[in-house]
Amino acid sequence: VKEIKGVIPALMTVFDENENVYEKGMRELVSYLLKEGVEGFYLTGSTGEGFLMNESERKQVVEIVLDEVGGRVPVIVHVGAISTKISIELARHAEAAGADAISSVPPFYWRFTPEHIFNYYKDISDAVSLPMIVYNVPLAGIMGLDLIKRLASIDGVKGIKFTATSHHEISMIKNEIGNEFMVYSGADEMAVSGLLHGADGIIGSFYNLMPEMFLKISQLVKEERLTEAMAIQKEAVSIIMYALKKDYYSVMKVALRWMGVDAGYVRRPFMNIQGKEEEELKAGFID
Ligand code: HMN
Repeated sequence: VKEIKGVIPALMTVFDENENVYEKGMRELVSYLLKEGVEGFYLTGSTGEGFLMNESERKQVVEIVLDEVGGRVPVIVHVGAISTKISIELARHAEAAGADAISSVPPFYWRFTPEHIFNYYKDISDAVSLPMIVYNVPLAGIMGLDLIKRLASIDGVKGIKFTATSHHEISMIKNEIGNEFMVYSGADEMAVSGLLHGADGIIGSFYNLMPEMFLKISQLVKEERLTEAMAIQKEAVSIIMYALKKDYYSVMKVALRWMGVDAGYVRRPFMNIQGKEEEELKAGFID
């Protein structure tokens, strides 16, 4: 996974008004983001509304995106499910379809022990030859450093997507597991911080909407121009905070539509912003 780094949108899944996967829009979003210069894609995760889709829909999204990307940038497929069996099926599909890596949240909902979680990642990793990027996210329950270290001992586990804000742990992971263990920072509000703590890349929702700001941030951090990087980060935070007041996947989809990119609709129970609400949102953005 060494070559997977930089600014990686957690790609939104484009649905049509009737909540079906909308291939044309999906391709349009991917090609727009490629033109903007994003350095990879992360599919069917939280932002991709992955848990709102059935397996065949998730596979369909993976196939469409891989076809549209055509090998230009690496693609990571989130294969997480509560059942190991389903995750393995999705992982095998991702491998056959030509993905570059897989990723997964730990099994959630029931109170799974570190043993269950270890076995979950081991079983999936054993089933495919793709690198696995563990996904640490509050929505599925944050894993501590001890468990992360144990997971890193599994052959196929090559990195972690770290969506916690305790960024000192990014440096600790790098120090204690090794610099070749890839870390992707997941809090868009703290992209500069994540990169400064040693993250190899950033994976997040808002890189669908404003990739250029984060590509600039990533470049500036590399050049150690931190004051400039923070100025853009602050601007991005104010947009993110505005979007988080609503169903923000819908905010991003609507805002992309204003920009001429057909990013479609969200799937229920998320709520689409339409009509008067959309007008108000637009007015707020212009402010
Ligand atoms: C994904 O799986 O889709 C994302 O990469 C998750 C991503 O890290 C987002 N975090 C969560 O959804 C918890 C962030 O991009 C987040 O949306 C952003 O920082 C706004 O809070």
